[in-house]
Amino acid sequence: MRRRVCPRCLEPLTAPVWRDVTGAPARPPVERRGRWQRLVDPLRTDPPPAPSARDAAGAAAASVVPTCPRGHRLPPEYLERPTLVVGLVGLTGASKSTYLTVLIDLLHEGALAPLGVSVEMDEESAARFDDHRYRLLVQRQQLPLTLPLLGGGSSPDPFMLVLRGTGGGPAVNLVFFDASGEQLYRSEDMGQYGRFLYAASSLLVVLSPGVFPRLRPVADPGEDAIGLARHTQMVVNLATVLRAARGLPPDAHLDDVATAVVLSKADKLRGVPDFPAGTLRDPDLRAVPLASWFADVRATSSQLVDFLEASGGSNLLTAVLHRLPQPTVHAVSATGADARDGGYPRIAPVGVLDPLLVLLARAGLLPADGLDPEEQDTGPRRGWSW
Ligand SMILES: Nc1nc2c(ncn2[C@@H]2O[C@H](COP(=O)(O)OP(=O)(O)O)[C@@H](O)[C@H]2O)c(=O)[nH]1
Ligand SMILES: [Mg+2]
Repeated sequence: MRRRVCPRCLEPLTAPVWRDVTGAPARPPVERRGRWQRLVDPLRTDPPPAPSARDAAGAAAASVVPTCPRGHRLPPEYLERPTLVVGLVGLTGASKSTYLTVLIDLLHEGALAPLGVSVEMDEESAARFDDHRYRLLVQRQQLPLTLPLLGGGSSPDPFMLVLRGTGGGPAVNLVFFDASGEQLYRSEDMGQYGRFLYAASSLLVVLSPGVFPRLRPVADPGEDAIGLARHTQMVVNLATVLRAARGLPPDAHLDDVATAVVLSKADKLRGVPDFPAGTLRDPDLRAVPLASWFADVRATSSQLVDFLEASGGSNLLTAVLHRLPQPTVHAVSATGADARDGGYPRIAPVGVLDPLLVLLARAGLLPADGLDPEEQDTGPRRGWSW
């Protein structure tokens, strides 16, 4: 949350570089500084203020735009807001893209309104998101495979959202990276992946039920062939990279990252006799206080851990619980049903919001009361005041 990064290349940012239409560095739009500002400027230790909407409008008229040092365009006022970077990690087919599309759609539709938070999307992200949304939510078709990252230190294009307190409270950038767990293996990918994990303060680890030995009957084609050991190794590698990116030893405590584990495609588990079906549900945030919902999330998370351990996943769960920071496990169905012949009979998401609520609370953007039992007696914990 403290660090400011370019949402495209994750380069740390202090002040934007202004560029003209040819990409050449240019003078920023005229700053009208009063006498007072000139007096206090030498006293400032933090970076100069980012361009205001008015500056940006003036600059746009003069074809000058704020960019990061590498030339990526920054949305107006981006640097004025703290940024929460959320990375999705999981092997191909885990449901990362499907889950993210449904999650962003719910956020856009006002899912956080009961908590006093509104959500907007950056113009460029919105254009890319619309393609996915149209395909999945309107045409009810399966999404295409996500292309692997390109070389040369590039990172996947993120989806950039802005969360804003509906009562005129402060705003936060929420940046989602839909990346792939395959790229935690190859050392040549680590540079890129390391960059991304260095900036990520929250991780969504997406696991499909079909990879657990006892749940193979619900596996999607090809899923059971990947093997559980590969997933365990993905979690171990992820934990190593997270610590290495921070210069920490392999078993060090991580206090600036939180993880939520998404047990995806949980609609397939409804027919499994000992699946704790009560864990697949949505909160009614208007009726239930967040603290009691989080207490519930804690209880369902341990039920899911038991279920997955009994499903042959004890090695994987040990890696998740011992190596990832503050993990909670969530049953999620992005689509509500299996696809047939490339299309879904309907799209009825369940449990999609929970993992994000936990990550927002861990990042201090929502009160985290109820999430950790040992801290229950310390009185209410404040989140960001929306
Ligand atoms: N039954 C069910 N299948 C899903 C769900 N989400 C994804 N899938 C299936 O999993 C496939 C892979 O999903 P995708 O989002 O592309 O996975 P990614 O590689 O992790 O991005 C989809 O094409 C669907 O067939 C879900 O919520 N329920
Ligand atoms: Mg994908």
